[in-house]
Formats: sequence, structure tokens, C-alpha cells
Amino acid sequence: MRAVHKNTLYWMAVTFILFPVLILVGLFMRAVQADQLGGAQAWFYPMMTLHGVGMVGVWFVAAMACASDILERYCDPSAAVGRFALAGTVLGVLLLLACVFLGRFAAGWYFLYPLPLKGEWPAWSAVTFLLSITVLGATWLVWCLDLLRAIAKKYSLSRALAWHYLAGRGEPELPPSVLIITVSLIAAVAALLAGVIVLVLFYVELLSGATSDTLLMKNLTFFFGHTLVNLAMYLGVAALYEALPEYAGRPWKTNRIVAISWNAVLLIVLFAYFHHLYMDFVQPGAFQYIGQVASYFSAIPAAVVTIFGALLLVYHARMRWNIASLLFFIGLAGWAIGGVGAVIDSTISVNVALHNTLWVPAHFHTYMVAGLAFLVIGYFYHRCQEVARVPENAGAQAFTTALLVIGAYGFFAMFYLAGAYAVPRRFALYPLELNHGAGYSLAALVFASLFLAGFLLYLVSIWTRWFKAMGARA
Ligand code: HEM
Ligand SMILES: [Cu+2]
Repeated sequence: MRAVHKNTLYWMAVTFILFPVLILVGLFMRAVQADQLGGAQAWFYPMMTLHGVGMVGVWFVAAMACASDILERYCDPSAAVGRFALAGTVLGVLLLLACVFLGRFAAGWYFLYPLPLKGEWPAWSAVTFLLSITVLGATWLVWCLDLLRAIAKKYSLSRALAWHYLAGRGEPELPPSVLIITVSLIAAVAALLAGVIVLVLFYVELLSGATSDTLLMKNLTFFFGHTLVNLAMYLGVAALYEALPEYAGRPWKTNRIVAISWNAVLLIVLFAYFHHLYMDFVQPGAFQYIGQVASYFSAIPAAVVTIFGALLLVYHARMRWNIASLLFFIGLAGWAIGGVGAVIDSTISVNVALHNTLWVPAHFHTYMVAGLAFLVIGYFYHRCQEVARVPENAGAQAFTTALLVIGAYGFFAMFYLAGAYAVPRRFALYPLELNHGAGYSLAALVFASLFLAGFLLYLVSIWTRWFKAMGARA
């Protein structure tokens, strides 16, 4: 039995602490929007910023922790760099907490230029926020580069990208999870470098007063933000390829079609972000069309291949169902359902109506919560249980999963409905014309509380297994 590395167990602990706290921040936002917390509305935007950056960051590092755990099976990522990533992340989180709680920094999770420099918050809080993002981005860049180094040393990059499969050879065999992780890490490096450029341009303005081109800044920001979130999702999918076969009792292998579709992702994923600039009339028109086509093609082939692969794996297999395999299966569905919502919104003629409505948080919460988070917590449970081997209570696990699913989809449904009925995103309080938004918020508050209860039950069930894995750690 492969022990779980101490770093991975620490990443699990980080996730288990930060996720419920950030859910509470989400509940707070829904309560304000439901008009239940009149006096606290001044905190809406600092909390929205904390929630957005926090959630994106937590699920990125949690997915990276899965990737690094998978790679430990096949090659040799550096434990020292793993510790460095943990320390840098903790420092970045502390800076983030300081700027939102002490400085009420509130520019939203992608801090679109020039807002951070123009808000009502003190200048030091904007600087602290930028420093937080700098520490996080630089740390994660080093982490990604080390994982790529470990992959390249074992496989060479061309083999890790399965190019020998494209040429018709199936040897040496490459686990599909390693292929997907390689594609994701290459995209991550590109995204993080764009993030570094944005930050440098912010610092130049802070120090010299020289302003930047807003269109360039928006392109760089979404190249960074969209790509990072998109590939975190792929890392979660890699965990599915790695672990689901153990429950089906059959292997899930790389073949030519798998190789083609993930290489297509690598080619196209960097152009999908254009869908964030449909409303920018100064953006060159050709990019808008490229954005729509790239959005379709970075999502559809990989999703179709993965869904067919998973169904074939499970079809007529003697599946072993527990909370991990349930979450893998439901997580795959959530990825696809949220993906459909995203593809709808990335269609220009539809985006004209849905842009900046709650449809946007609707679709990304679907694939982040019911997709990525489900896959990751499924994988975390899978690894702890693999080592701990504590007897499982099927009824309790089914109940926990049901609470998570009902809570999550009820909460998403309120976002989708509100979006379809033209309720804008990022409104702390809804004006009279949009009063229906408050009703959806109240219902969402109830469902999201069910989800939180489900997650706490999940923690109850993983608790003893995590400790046992800690005792047997590598
Ligand atoms: C599970 C419980 C969650 C709840 C109750 C929740 C709630 C909310 C609410 C109410 C908003 C504001 C919507 C608006 O009016 O614009 C929001 C925004 C957001 N949430 Fe969540 N959320 C949850 C989970 C997540 C997860 C797992 C992620 C992972 C990425 C996430 C990422 C975001 C982001 C990026 C924003 C946008 C912030 C911005 O506009 O700057 N949330 N969430
Ligand atoms: Cu996007």
C-alpha cells in the first residue's frame, strides 16, 4: 500500500479548514442579498473578494496536491519544493486576510485593472493584495515547474504528452493521468507568467505613475484567471482517471483518441479566455470569433472522451461503491453539466443576454463545487481510506453524498434561475425591479447550508482515516 506523503496530508488539512470558512463567507453573501443582514452590507464586496480568491486558490492547490500525489507514484517530485509551496500559500493567505479584513480591499477575485488602484480602500490594502497574489503566483509557478521537471526526467516531455501514441506506438505506456497533468501544468506555467506580467505592470504604476493599456491588462488578466481555473478542473479530472479504475477493477489506459483529445486541449485552451472580452468593442473582432470556437473545442473533445471512457469503465463492471467512487461519478457529471452552462454562455449571441448575470456564477459554481471539489474530496478520501482501511458505513456515506448533491444543486438552481430572469451578478442588494433576486437568495441560503452540513459529515467520516494515514505516512 502506497503511504500518503506528509505534504499531501497537510494540503488536505488546509482544504478541510479553509473550505468551510469560505462557504460561510458565501452564506454571508447570500444572506445580504436576501436582505436579511441590512447592517453588514458594507462587508459584501470585501467578502466577495475573499471568497472568490480564496475558493479559486484553495481548489487550485487542492487539485495540485492530487496531481503531486499521483506523480509520486510514477516519478519523483521534490518534497522540499512541496514544503515551500505550503509555506508560500500560508503566507499568501495571511496577506489576503489582512487586506480584506483590515483594509476592506474589495476589487473582486480577478482585480481588474485599474480598479485596485481606484477604490475607496487605503492604498496599503491594494499593495498588500497585490503582494498576496505575487507570493501565491510565484510559489505556485515554482511548484508547477518542479512537477514538470519530475515528469520530464522520467518520461521526457514529448512522451509525457503521448506524442508516441499520436505516431501510432503504444510503448512505453503512459498513464492518462500523467498526460493530463502534463498538459495542465504547461498551461499553468503560461497562465502564471501572464499573471506575473500583470503584477509587474501594477507595480510599475504604483512606483512611477506610468499607466498601462486597459485592453492589454484585461487580456492578460483573463488569460491568467480563466486558464488557471480551467486547468485546475483538468487536474481534478486527472485524479478521476487515476482512481476510478480501482473501483471498477479494470484499467483505464491512454490510447490514440485520448492522446489526440488532450493534445487538442493543449493547443486550444490558451485561446478560450477571449470569451471574457465579448463586451469589449475595442477588442479585435477576429478574437471574438476565435474565442467562441476555442471555448467549444477546449471543452467538448476532452469531456466527450472522458465521459465515454468513464462509462465504458463502469459498464457491466463489478463496481465497488463508496463515498469516493460516488463522488467521482457525480463529480464527472457536475463537470459536464457546468460545462454545458459554460458553453451556452460562451456563445456570443447568448452572451449578449447572459453577460454579468447570475448565470455566470451559476455555471462556474457547478463545475467548481459539484465538479472539481467533488473529485478532489473523493480523491482525498480514497487515499486516506486506502491506507487506513477503516470499515465503511454505506448508509452514512450515501446520506452524506445525498446532502452534498441536494445542497449543491439546489443552490446552483437559484443562481441559474436568477440569471435566466436577468438578475445581475455582484449586486449586494437588489433594487425593487430585481426583487425576485432576494427570494432566490433566501432559498439558496437554505440549500447552501445543507451543502455545508454535508461537507461537515464528510469531515466526520474522513477524520479518523486522515489520522491513521498520518500515522502511517511516508
Ligand atoms: C459551496 C458553497 C458556496 C457558496 C454558498 C458560494 C456563494 C457565492 C456567492 C453568493 C457569490 C456572489 C455571487 C454574485 O452575486 O455575484 C459567489 C461568487 C463567487 N464564488 Fe462562490 N460559493 C460557494 C462555493 C464556491 C467555490 C467552490 C468556488 C471555487 C472556485 C467559488 C468561487 C466563486 C467566485 C470566483 C466568485 C466570484 C467572485 C467575484 O465576482 O469576484 N465559490 N459565491
Ligand atoms: Cu472563461
